[in-house]
Amino acid sequence: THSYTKYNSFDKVQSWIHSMASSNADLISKQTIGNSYEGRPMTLLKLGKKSSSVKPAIFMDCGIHAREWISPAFCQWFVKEALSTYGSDSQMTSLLNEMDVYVLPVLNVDGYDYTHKSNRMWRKTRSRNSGTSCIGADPNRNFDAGWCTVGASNNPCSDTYCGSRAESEIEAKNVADFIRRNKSVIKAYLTVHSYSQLLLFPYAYTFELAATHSELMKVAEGASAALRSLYGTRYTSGPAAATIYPAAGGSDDWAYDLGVKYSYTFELRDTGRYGFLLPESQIKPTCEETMLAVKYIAAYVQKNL
Ligand code: 0X9
Ligand code: ZN
Ligand code: ZN
Repeated sequence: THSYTKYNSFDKVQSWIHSMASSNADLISKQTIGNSYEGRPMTLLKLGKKSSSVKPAIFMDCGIHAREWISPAFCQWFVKEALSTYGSDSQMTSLLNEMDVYVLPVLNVDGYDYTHKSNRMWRKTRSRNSGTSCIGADPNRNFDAGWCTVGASNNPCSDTYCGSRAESEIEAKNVADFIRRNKSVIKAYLTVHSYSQLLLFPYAYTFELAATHSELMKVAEGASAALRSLYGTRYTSGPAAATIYPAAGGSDDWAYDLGVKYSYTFELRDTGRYGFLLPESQIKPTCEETMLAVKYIAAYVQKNL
């Protein structure tokens, strides 16, 4: 059975998605953006008050890396909080009245399932590579942003394999196609990883600063301060190349260069004590504090439409 304070399997997340979408019809709907390599549906939830006019939107994905289990847990938490606080929390009410929030709870669905059934530390997709028995590519090295130029490997056996070409991984292509199709309405792109307690923004494929660097930094620092206000958890904000490491092919850089001005990568708890194996007892505090950061960014975006 599904629980917000446990790490749910892919099947549990999938049936949870169906029940959320069928029981809150005026605030939430679901759509499939395509199937994974192994044929699992990639189901996207759309949160927002139904409106006759086209609303600006925020896109958030979780679980691009299979083993980062706190990430899908956060997307599920976000959906729960959005629905349960709409109508009582003034910020959430105003956000969902004026904007739509697209939430993809698990991007790397095949990899996520594999971490539950076979190898807890799997990171990549589960696609076959020609000429080797090594499986998968790193979906966060597979986007068309300086593809495979730095911080990525062209060896299919590597955990940071960039794939045979940009968007070779169907999961990355499905997300990129959706964002391209909806780029006139998508104002912010948020992608959730773990671990390291960082709030990153473009660029990762170069040390050059983004055109809107100071604004990205200002919003990141505000979001980090909001996060810290709850339990004192410290986050570092900055451009990815200098703050974590240079790496090309990331979804954040790709979305930014497409024109999505507010593009952020969260690296959630912790800083390495448990790493990817964050205990379930930390799901609730991690999600509650991260809500404050996401809501801070959303409020800023909404105010600056
Ligand atoms: O390396 C990554 O993809 C992310 N770190 S993780 O430990 N979760 O794998 C950081 C992503 C930062 N952004 C880009 N590299 N574009
Ligand atoms: Zn990651
Ligand atoms: Zn709460």
